[in-house]
Amino acid sequence: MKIQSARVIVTCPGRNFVTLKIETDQGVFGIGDATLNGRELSVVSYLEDHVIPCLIGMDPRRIEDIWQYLYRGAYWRRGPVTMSAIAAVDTALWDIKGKMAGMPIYDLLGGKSRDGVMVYGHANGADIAETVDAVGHYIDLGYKAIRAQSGVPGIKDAYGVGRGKLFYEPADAALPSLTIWDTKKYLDHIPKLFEKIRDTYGFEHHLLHDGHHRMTPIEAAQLGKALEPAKLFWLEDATPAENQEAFKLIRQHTTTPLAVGEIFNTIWDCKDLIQNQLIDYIRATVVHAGGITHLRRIADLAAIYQIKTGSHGATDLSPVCMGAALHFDSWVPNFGIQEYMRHTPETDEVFPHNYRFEQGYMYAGDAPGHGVDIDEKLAAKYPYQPAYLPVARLEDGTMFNW
Ligand code: GCO
Ligand code: MG
Repeated sequence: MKIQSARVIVTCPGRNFVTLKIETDQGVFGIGDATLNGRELSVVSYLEDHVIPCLIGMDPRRIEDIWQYLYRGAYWRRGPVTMSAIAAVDTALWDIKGKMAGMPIYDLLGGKSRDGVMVYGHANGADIAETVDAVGHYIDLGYKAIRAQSGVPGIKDAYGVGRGKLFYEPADAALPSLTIWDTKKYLDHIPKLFEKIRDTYGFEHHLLHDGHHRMTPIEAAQLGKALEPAKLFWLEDATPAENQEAFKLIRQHTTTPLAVGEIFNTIWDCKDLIQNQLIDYIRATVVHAGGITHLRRIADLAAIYQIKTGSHGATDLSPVCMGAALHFDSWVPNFGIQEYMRHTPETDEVFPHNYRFEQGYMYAGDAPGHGVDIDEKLAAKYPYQPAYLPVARLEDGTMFNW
């Protein structure tokens, strides 16, 4: 069996998605997500110029060997562009293997460990009242776990507050738009938000919050401590994770569970945080962390420290990644939770899929492979459009973290 052709499809049904399609000499094909928000075309070039020429003629059944070939063979290892490209190949090959075997990917991995995959949705609002209402809306939709983000008085365009209620999309302009940040105002505000949510709805639902890399370690420690009465499921990306030692300081001060990893690319980014038990959830994803083959290694390392998975699932990860993630989540023994932000109806149409949401859980579906396809004719109607995440500056003009 041989890889006969491979090509990259870029489409923008509301936002940009990059998809790799691998075709075999036996008529079976597979697809993988290669989307890297705001740097989409770099992955396209990496795949078209450097990966696809090597793939042609290879045996698509040798998923592990092809992974090692692309990782070790590049000499320049790791990084989001490289690892997203490898992930796309890996996902497409698991899809092919599943179709060849007539099995869903979770069966290839060892079978389901659970019936449904608990997901969390995003409740956003311009202020506390709006966010509390949005949480209520998600409760009505059946969600068991809800992430809450709110506008902060005195801050223009705080992270996580969308213009639409259900389809939050941060990559909103052809060049990065400017937002202003003030951590003190944020720290004053967020404990009030969670107090109000708990007062209104009680403690039945899981609540999550994303700090989006904006705090120093001691600020994160203060927030974690202040949020303890709200009993969060997790506080995400409390501080930038380049300096992993920082998490030691946060841990010394608070029992609020910590999650990190959406911008991690390999097990090497996660290793110290996991081995020193500085986090509770590892949020690496199929598309940005080298595909199913590599994510499995990360999850296995995490498992021996009782750290659970909590994969990133924002709308900038395509339905192909969501499909693959749900198969992974269905199998992985140390599953924690899966993020789920719905895609727009246009995106769902371009990527017909088997997965579905029901009462707070997602189900991968039992189609062979990952169960997600791409309608290439429809995809072609939505050409690439440059779109960037915003940037953030402090009130005095200092460049800050988005
Ligand atoms: C999340 C993320 C997203 C990211 C986005 C970047 O937890 O869902 O933080 O909102 O900002 O995926 O591309
Ligand atoms: Mg996040």
